[in-house]
Amino acid sequence: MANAQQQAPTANTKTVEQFDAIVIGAGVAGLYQLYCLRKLGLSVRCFEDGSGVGGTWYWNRYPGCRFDSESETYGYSWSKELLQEWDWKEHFSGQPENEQYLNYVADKFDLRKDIQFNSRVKSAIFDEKANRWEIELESGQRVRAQFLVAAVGILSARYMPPFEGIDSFKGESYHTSRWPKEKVDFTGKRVAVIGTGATAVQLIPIVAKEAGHLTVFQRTANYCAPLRNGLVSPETQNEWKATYPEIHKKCRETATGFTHDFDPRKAMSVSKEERLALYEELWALPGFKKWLGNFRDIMTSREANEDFAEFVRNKIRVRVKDPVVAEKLVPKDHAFGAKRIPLESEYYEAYNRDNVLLIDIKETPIERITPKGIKTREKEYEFDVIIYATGFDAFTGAITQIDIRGEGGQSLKDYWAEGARTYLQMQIAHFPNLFLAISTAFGNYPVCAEMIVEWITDCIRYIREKGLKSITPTPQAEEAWVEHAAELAEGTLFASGNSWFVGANIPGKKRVFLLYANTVPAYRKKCAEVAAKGYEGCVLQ
Ligand code: NA7
Repeated sequence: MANAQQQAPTANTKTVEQFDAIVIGAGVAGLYQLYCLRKLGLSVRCFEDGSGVGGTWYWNRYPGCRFDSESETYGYSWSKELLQEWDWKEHFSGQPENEQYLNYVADKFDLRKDIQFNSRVKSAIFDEKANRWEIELESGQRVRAQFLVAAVGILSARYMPPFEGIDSFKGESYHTSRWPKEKVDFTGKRVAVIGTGATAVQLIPIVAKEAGHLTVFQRTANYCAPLRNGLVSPETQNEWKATYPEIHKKCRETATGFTHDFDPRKAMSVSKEERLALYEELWALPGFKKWLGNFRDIMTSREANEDFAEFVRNKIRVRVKDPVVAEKLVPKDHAFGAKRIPLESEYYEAYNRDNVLLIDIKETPIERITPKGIKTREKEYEFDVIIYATGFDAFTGAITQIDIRGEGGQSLKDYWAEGARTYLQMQIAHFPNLFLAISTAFGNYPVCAEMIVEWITDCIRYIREKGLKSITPTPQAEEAWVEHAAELAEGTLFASGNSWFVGANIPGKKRVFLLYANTVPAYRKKCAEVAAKGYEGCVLQ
């Protein structure tokens, strides 16, 4: 078996290894992309920064890390054998099992032989004369390929706020998305968590139980909803295995790629009692149903949204014993769902513990990190451990960390200076044969990622079968898509909060809605139509 890790870095173009396609990233999308392109008969090399497969599930090892999709909808749908072989332990599976699953997939389909680990891509330059991408790794190794697929993940470039004095801290510090493989022991320690997004909400209840004392620094309170996780019984497991085709069909038909779908009624079209009855019913159910199975206008009507938001606020109030702390945890500055809804297990109860303190940093901002801990405007807090649960530079972050240059040496970072621009969320004008296998669809990630990877695979097949060299969207088609996507987002409340959805969590990042605010079936249809019309909106040569 060729082991690329053992190959010496190549020094000049004469010895540069040639492939049909390069895939960057061996996460959920990258692994499937590698599988599909290899199945087409292409020579493919996948470069992965980590030492193993998994992407999100490789890097995010913090305690409590899990997905918020129902497990039976998260596994790949494209292998009947795999579906029958894999048993999910929990209804919402945790990081260790998710990493094991993706390792199982890599082994089962012999994907590792084409993956080069510990390989961070530094640049990708398009050679117009040869119609090939030249990729250079941090190590200096270079390879060339006709097609370049960036499967680098939507939430993979970590965001570390530039706090003054950050390096002066003498204790242990961790970013949740770069968690060590060894267990971090919090026993008896004074721990700080900065951030209260979906990550922190998973982490806090676990650290609270272990640590001597935990201080949470919150900037924005979130609408957290109960996850209601549980173990999967053998009967349920068998039922899933018997009905996977139906489960996947449902996921392809619903608006967001889950098995649940919006209630067809508008919130204000029914009585207050009926609304409350639905809210209580949804609240008692697991997963995202409270959000994505709610009245259909929950994310388009301010009135409908506020009605449910107030229901959630009251749910928070009754769980937190100290009314002053409760009010700090109650979100009042954004619509429900305008920031990603964290799903929680005993999150609010953590604040009822004697060893947990909540600091509202809108009241008393963090001034700096000190050798001993964190100094707010009010006082200095001393810690043994600081955990940064401060999120990601979403979508554009991981792509623009690579120096990507298209036609005429155009830099993608410069091209996106005023915000991300794509065609179909997957291609970019002036960057031929570059595909983004990063789902920005608003929905269940693997369901949407499979759809995107399959579209990219079909497109590459088409180009090869037609004997073409390249495909590039026209600037006009791209502009029309950007306008269409912005218009869709404007019609919803998704884009109204200061979240990573719009890049508002990164100081200086241009505010652009990074997701595609259409239903997943409508998105699939649009992409299929483009393909059916011979890749309308693209220059093929
Ligand atoms: P998020 O959702 O972006 O949350 C990051 C948290 O960190 C959030 O509470 C932020 O407050 C906080 N933050 C960010 N910068 C700062 C600074 N400078 N000071 C204080 N607090 C700060 O990231 P997560 O990792 O929790 O979740 C990301 C996604 O992963 C999630 O949506 C899931 O899809 C999986 P803010 O709210 O911006 O005021």
